[in-house]
Amino acid sequence: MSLDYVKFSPGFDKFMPKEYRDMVEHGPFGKKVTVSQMGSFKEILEEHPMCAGCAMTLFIRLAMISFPNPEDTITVGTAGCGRLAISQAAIPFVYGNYGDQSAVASGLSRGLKLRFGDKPKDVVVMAGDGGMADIGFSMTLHSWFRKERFTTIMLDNEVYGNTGGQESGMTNKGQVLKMAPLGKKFEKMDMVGMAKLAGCAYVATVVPNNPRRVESVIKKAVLIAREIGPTYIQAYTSCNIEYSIPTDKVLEDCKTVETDRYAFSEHITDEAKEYLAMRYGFKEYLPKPATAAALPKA
Ligand SMILES: Cc1ncc(C[n+]2csc(CCOP(=O)(O)OP(=O)(O)O)c2C)c(N)n1
Ligand code: SF4
Repeated sequence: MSLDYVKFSPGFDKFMPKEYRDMVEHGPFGKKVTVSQMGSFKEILEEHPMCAGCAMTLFIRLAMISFPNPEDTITVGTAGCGRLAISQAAIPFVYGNYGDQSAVASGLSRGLKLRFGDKPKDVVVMAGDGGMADIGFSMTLHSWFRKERFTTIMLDNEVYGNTGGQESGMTNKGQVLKMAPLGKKFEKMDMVGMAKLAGCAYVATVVPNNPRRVESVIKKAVLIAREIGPTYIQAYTSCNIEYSIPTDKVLEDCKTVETDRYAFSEHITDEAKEYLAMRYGFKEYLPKPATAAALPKA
């Protein structure tokens, strides 16, 4: 996990496959790429076996472009649709049992801290709503209460997509699904509220049809998790198969859901704001110069 691991050993470069060579020469490693530059560099995630038009894949793709240091990032995932794409990216991916992603990430981030000290090594958990809010719920919450320093991203398609349409805790009340024929009986879980209560230093909700916003929340969350504390992003990623969303309407659905019930929201602690401003020069969090009216009279 460093820039060195993507470079060729001397003498081997001429034997490397073209894709690998391309990744080393035109990939994002060691460069600062942005979502606005998509199409002008080789992305770490290029191929995946997820459904055509799936909004989750768009989100994962944007998230991976937005990692501040992809060469120093490990993703952790679990069973569910997302891992089909996450595991194809050109960065290390750790896959545990269904739901144990936050426990695995806790050990991993602590181990990396011991091994590499202050050198940033970013651990990013990406898992579905079922993996995170149902079977992995206790491990997710405990990692936040313990203030484990990694980023947790929920790929919230509001269903168990990979297993054909069971309800999850994040499904909306009353929603009928293939394997919830009578409709869900209880409200969508407030994971954002719980993340704040448990002390996450940064919490955001986002939809994938605004790439710059996705980029901004991912960068902030990963940087804050390096030193300040746990961070949580909840991304509406839809499931065009289980919710029967026509492929050409997937982004329209994201927009409608964002307007109706998934508005962009951001919670950031004062400590995290100061850290982003001082360490990484985030202008929006730099102290505002005192206005003339606020200055004490001479
Ligand atoms: C211990 C265990 N139980 C059940 C499963 C079967 N399983 C695989 S994926 C999945 C549901 C995934 O739903 P979610 O986490 O919401 O992710 P999505 O597929 O919707 O992205 C289940 C129940 C499993 N792999 N392991
Ligand atoms: S089942 Fe749903 S979430 Fe899974 S890949 Fe297909 S569209 Fe995406």
